[in-house]
Amino acid sequence: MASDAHTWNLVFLQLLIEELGFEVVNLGATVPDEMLLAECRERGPVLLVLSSVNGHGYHEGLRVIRRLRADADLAGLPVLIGGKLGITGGESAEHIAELLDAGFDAVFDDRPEGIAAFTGLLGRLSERQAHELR
Ligand code: B12
Repeated sequence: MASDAHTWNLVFLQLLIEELGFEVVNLGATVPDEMLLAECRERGPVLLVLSSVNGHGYHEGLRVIRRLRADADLAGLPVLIGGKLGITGGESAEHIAELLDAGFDAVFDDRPEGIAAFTGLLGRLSERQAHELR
């Protein structure tokens, strides 16, 4: 996300997602919205995973997902967000619902079961992809 300078969350996610069998392009920290959209348009990923831990995740997440959903090329891209989305770590149910309403396919706030839910979802996605390729 544009304001977020934390990097180990991104390294952690990259390793986790690679372990699940996906090729990962890690755009790194403090990615401006324009660059994020341009990279997605150019690379055509199967999935976009956003991570934010600095406390601005809810606000930045809303801004970014609205831009993605307003873009004709990216409106259908599956997009997930997780991390410490508010200033107290876990997010309120209202904020999570708002992020989902704005267009996120899934939101993982900072709870112990978040990673298990995330890996479960990616596992199902990779099975579906393998099935479609057969
Ligand atoms: C190291 C660190 C920094 C370093 C970062 C260096 C770097 N190269 O990364 C520096 C000093 C730069 C920094 C700066 C700031 N930081 Co800092 N930082 C930390 C610290 C100590 C560790 C973070 C870390 O590396 N963790 C290890 C990684 C692997 O784990 P993680 O980030 O926690 O991510 C886990 C989960 O959140 C989850 N996850 C994350 N993303 C996603 C995405 C998905 C999809 C899923 C499923 C899961 C998931 O999985 C990860 C593994 O379990 C934490 C406190 C702590 N002990 O956690 C604070 C912390 C993240 N920082 C915090 C803050 C407030 C800041 C600053 C705003 C401070 C300031 N006033 O300047 C700035 C922000 C700068 C910016 N522009 O973003 C707060 C955030 C508060 C919140 N969100 O509730 C924390 C929690 C400290 C605190 N308790 O207040 N920070």
